[in-house]
Amino acid sequence: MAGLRGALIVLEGADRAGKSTQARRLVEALKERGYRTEGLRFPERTTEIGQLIGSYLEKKSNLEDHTIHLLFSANRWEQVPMIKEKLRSGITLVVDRYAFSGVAFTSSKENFDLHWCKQPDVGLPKPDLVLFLKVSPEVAATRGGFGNEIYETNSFQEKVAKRYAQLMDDKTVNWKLVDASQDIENVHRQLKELSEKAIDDAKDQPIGKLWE
Ligand code: FDM
Ligand code: MG
Repeated sequence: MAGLRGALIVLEGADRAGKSTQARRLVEALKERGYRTEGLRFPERTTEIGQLIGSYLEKKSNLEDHTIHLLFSANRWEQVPMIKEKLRSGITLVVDRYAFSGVAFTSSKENFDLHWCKQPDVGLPKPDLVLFLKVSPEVAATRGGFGNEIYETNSFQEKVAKRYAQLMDDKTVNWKLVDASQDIENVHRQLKELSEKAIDDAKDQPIGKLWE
């Protein structure tokens, strides 16, 4: 049906909350329900900018803190034409991390405030729904250890959790908190229901602009 757009659905949350697993399952479930749906992730490590980011995360190169922040943002902006085209053609996008990760992670470093961190991402396509997967540190610990990437330490992740909480105070964003300590099926079912409602609500609305 011409004119009906897809929804932009973002998954955020701490490491080991199950974002990637849930994102994959959500795409499949929405497809089965007859919605044209595709998955995306940020950082998108395959582009030239994404390769710089990947090498930073893997500690193979060192980048100045402002510089890496701007590269993460640029890595989103370079996908914006494609994102808008897909949404307008009726495709729903399920995105594993977005600008909220960008702000939560950089603002957890010394001498970065939330306001500065948000600026490069102001005006990005606004998610119709942001699903925050909340998991206690105890449950996260039962899901295995961290990998070897740069932000994967308990002390840094605790700071990130506080920044996410600050971002969730912003009621201009459609946050939905989901208890990701539950079993995979329960979490999946909730994400699916919230997503179907968001798809229905978004279909005749213009694409919004984030943080404007
Ligand atoms: N990350 C991710 C940022 O610091 N800024 C961003 O804008 C984004 C999208 O990169 F530590 C961090 C968050 C995480 C790492 O890891 C990416 P995954 O495991 O590939 O999601
Ligand atoms: Mg990770």
